Amino acid sequence: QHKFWETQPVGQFKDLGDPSLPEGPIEPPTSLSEVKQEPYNLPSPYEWTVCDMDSDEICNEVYVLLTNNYVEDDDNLFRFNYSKEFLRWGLRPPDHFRNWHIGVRVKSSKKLVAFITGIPVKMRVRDEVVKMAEVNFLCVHKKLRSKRLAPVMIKEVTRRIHLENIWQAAYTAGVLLPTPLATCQYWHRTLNPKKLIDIGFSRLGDRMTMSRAIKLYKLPSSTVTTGLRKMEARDVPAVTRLLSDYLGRFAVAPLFDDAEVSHWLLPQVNVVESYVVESSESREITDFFSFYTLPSTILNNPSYSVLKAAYTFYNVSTKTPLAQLMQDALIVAKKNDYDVFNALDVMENEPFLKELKFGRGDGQLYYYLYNYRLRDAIRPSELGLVLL
Ligand code: MYA
Ligand code: JJ1
Repeated sequence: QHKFWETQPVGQFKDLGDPSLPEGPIEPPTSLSEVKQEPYNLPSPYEWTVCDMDSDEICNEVYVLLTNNYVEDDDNLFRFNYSKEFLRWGLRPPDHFRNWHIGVRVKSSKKLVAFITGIPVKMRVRDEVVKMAEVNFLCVHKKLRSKRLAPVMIKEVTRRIHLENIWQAAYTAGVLLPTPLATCQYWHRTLNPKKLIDIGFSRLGDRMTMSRAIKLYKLPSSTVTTGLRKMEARDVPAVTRLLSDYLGRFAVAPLFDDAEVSHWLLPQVNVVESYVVESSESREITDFFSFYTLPSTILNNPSYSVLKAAYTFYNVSTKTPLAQLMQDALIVAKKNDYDVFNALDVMENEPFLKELKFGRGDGQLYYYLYNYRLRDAIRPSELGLVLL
């Protein structure tokens, strides 16, 4: 059934719910000298390469590979179109490892045909803090699918992560593998109904006309929360405190210090936006929201080529009601010409999703841990983690 995943230290379907299995690492670390020192063998036409994301040329090669070969929806209408600036941001957080940005090239032509990445993160799982990698951007060129390249790439990124004395990882996928930590649902808030319908992203349901849809999804022209403004560098300590306190409530969540909050939340045009609420009396930061920009290519449409999508990232409310804060996020996104605002049902999102007219998507996102067992899956609302 899963010839590769059966060999890996991940929770197996047959062990689900077995109360005799302890929570925690599935296999213990070995000494670094026991980690394989040479890269895994690729089929002979291919070679490993480190993708230096500082280089415009290499960043562009990665961008082109992903633009043409990365994740599509179930009906192959849309394909994620991560921008170069986004890839740089996503892959170069504080203390990242250059050689965790792994490419595969055709030896003869040097064409980049596959990619996988890791970045370091400190993750809290219930009461334990574990150094982990987040593995993302696994991609094999469409012409090289089903040749069992993915298992070799996963083993190679694992080896390089082990060499840094890290033995656990977190990852997400749209496909079901052994075995999810959580199963999350995508939700979508229409901002530009006409375009979404024209491109097949959404449909006019029964008794819904275009003019009704436009009215239904209309938003106030400006934000409603007093003291709302773009996040600035001086806000970092306050945001770090708010976020750390908030993420402490979830069963699984990353730990972010000031440097990581600066990296992940300070606004970058067309990559990530964050807004804080500053109290007019105390000058304190009481709330914030953030979203990242991930367009999708619209495949085979005569009038549109790109869907501009915002994805909610980390949000914390202590004074402003969360639904009001998130309505302001929708208003900001609409003003900035996004077509749709996407969210998962993680953290405390579920109540505002319903209130703010998000609709359930046709996609799910499965979250996984590598070499760390939890006896049972957790609910999405117990998850304090968003991967890009
Ligand atoms: S999720 C995004 C994944 N990318 C895409 O969906 C883009 C479009 N698709 C492709 O590029 C290819 O179809 C990919 C598979 C590359 C996905 N995660 O080479 P194959 C298993 C994990 O013949 P291909 C993301 O980036 C599959 O079950 N495993 O297949 C997070 C089968 O194994 P088994 C996957 O289609 C990635 C084997 O691969 C996935 O040519 C996290 C078949 O290999 C998937 N998304 O290529 C990776 N899809 O027989 C794990 C298929 O056992 C990280 N497979 O069922 C683990 C932690 C590592 C670090 C540990 C550190 C300690
Ligand atoms: O975007 C997604 N689905 C959309 C488009 C569906 C097009 C036909 N398949 C969707 N639209 C309906 C919205 C509608 C708005 C008005 C109210 C009712 C709802 O459902 C889906 C998510 O739902 N996206 C994908 O399938 C992309 C892949 C998701 C898995 C990603 C894995 C990446 C992991 C990397 O780490």
